[in-house]
Amino acid sequence: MAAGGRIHSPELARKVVPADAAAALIAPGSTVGMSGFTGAGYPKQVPLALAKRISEANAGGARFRINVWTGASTAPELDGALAAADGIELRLPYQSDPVSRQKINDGLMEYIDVHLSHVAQMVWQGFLGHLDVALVEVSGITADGALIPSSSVGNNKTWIDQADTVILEVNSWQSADLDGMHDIYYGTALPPDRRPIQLTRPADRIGEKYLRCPPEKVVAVVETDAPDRNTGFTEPDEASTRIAGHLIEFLEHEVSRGRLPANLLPLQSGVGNVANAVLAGLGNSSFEDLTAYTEVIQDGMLGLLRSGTLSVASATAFSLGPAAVNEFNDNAGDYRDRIVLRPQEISNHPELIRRLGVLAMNGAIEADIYGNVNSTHLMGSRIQNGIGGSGDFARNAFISFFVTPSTAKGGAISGIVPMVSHVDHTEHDVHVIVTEQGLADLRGLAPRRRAALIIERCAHPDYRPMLEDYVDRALSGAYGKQTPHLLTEALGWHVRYMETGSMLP
Ligand code: 0RQ
Repeated sequence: MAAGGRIHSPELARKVVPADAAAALIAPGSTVGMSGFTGAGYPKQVPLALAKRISEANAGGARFRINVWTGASTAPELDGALAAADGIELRLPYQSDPVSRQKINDGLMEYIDVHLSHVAQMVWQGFLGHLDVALVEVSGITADGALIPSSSVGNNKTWIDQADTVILEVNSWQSADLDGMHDIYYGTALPPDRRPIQLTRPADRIGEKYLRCPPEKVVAVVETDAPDRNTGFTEPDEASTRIAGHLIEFLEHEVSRGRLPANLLPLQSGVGNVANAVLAGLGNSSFEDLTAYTEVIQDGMLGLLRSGTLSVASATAFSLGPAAVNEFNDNAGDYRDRIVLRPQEISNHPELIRRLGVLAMNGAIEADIYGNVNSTHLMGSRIQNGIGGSGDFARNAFISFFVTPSTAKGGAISGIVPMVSHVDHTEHDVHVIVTEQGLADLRGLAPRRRAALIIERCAHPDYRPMLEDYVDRALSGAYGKQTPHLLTEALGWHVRYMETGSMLP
């Protein structure tokens, strides 16, 4: 058995090499499918070694670039290092790295923002081109060569199946008790041969514990002992706490009206501090026996599992801060029966989200008076992160919530605008909007009533009269009275911000 004690297959133990030798197997122009999802389970040494090699080649006048596909966001050792080396030609499907973000917004790196549930089928069908290499972190290898997944599953099954060659990083920092937590479903197929996916409860296990990988496909194995990114969450601020309060009051109201069961329906919670605050709020509420069918398990969700408020959580990855990760690694065995980690085409599958009746809560950058939501772009053109799984969940949710503070940049930007500067979630996919000001339940309301409610409940008082004035004038002057707009003014607030630094006149 190799060092770290995690490689039990003699055949694969013989393939252990240093990271730079593995990185040397990735040719310029390759497309590499890497593990990693919200800073969990990404390869930690080979991308760094590759970035070094790329930097040296490019300094010598070469143009060494690769295409990088992942599960979702990774970390400075992967996205950050490769982007800083100008080594990424094309990136998909979701990133949140500051260096990558800058390169994308400077036009130096191409980025395709894809619904996370779509990636695997697009790759199987060949829509995205050929996958050369899979570079995947695992937490161990069994004696017969099966791969014990790491702290995220993401697209790893697809990368290993589709790539010509596989490079593995075996990370002994990951808890050995992750073994048994995963459920890798091998029953997906392409149309017209698809069958119903037989999952009816968040805790159902329908697949296998391990990733299958023919050992002859593995060209290198690298041993690592390094932590996941583990960015800490900030303590919920006043706005987040108020958003959480409005949301929980709404859920209690829905239960009292008999529109939701007492233990709600499976929860999905997006990334970020507001989402984490909502989970913390649920921990202080009277709800019990909750379940989650979501993408990521963040600190707040782990806290709910620990207290017993949450009975089970299904996801594709963890996204934990430093304190939570230590607690998890110390007690992973205790969580194993209550956490299921799945491939992202299953965690985010429209069929399953619709069947389970998920309550989806995601962050917005801005929403407009009719309920369209922008989750990805600042002032219409600068990418922030990406749509991630928010579209998978919002479109198929039983109730789809979007949360955002009513202002940004110290009040210079309104989170509620006449028209969003980029649309990720249309009015048809947005049921409830929540800001610290209040909550607008848009279900059953026609556009003009939606506008009145969003302005009254969600807009900041500094911007409310301006929005009311816009609607009044649009109603009298618009081409149609279904969704009245003044097209010459609809994006005028954004223009004013860019010209003056504030949306306020
Ligand atoms: O900029 O950092 O320079 O101050 O935008 O804003 O408030 O920190 O955002 O962390 O709550 O994330 C939608 C981005 C919200 C996130 C989004 C500025 C603001 C700040 C960021 P600074 P916050 P949060 C499942 C679900 C899509 C993916 C998703 C997200 C920066 O939730 O990426 O939902 N969602 N996945 O100052 C201009 C505005 C602004 C603005 C804020 N209206 N105009 N700038 N900012 N509002 C998980 C996965 O899919 C993996």
